Amino acid sequence: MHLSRSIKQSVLTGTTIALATTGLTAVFLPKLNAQPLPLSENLVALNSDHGALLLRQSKAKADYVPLSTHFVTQINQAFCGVASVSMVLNAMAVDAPAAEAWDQNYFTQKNTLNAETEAIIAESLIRRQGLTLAELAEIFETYPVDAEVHYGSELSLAEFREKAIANLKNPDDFMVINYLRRAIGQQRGGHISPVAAYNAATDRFLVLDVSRYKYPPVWVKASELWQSLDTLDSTSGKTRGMLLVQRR
Ligand SMILES: [Ca+2]
Repeated sequence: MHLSRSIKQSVLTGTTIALATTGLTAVFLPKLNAQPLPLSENLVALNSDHGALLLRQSKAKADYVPLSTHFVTQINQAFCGVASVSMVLNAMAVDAPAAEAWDQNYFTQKNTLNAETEAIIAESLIRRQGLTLAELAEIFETYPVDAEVHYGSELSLAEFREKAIANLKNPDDFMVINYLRRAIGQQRGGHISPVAAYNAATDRFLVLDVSRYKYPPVWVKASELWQSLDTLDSTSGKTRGMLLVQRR
């Protein structure tokens, strides 16, 4: 009885225990699936039955396949913007520099930054405070793409929805948002990620969150996502917002 309970507990916690009573050692592997933070009820995870259904039903998902093909996890806590830039440049098939790790041309979170981006903002500073919306746009524009800046304070909900849906129906451009996590019920500060699809029946956008260790991609109500853009970024003194990116 006691032994059975010990085994059960060890399975639950994914630990290794020595079964002293029998002289045997039982090894239990840690749980293999990722354990992101719990989602608040206003959000729908893409990796749920409901979330997958919303993607199947979406009529505005031209960007989903190219973005998901190059979806990455940010390599440190401040590189959400750099991760988003590298994903979008790869999705647009922009000529990439050599990636040291594989002797192959491909945008990574290391080679996306270079002497030109260093003149906009030093990598050491990005590592401390991340990127503002304007800095994100400037980094994009060191490559042969235009990044149209839309501050949250300047967008009505109707304008946001209209511009975003038009972008998500067009495979030749991409959308990246700078938003405040806690405005959509997540932990917790400013964040940057690409948006990949829209579901009209539920009026939700799909955010491909680059901090994949923390949250899955989520479907967010248009009104909540819009409100999360219209929040003050204390670094820039302006609101967050969205970028619409296309080849120059
Ligand atoms: Ca698009």
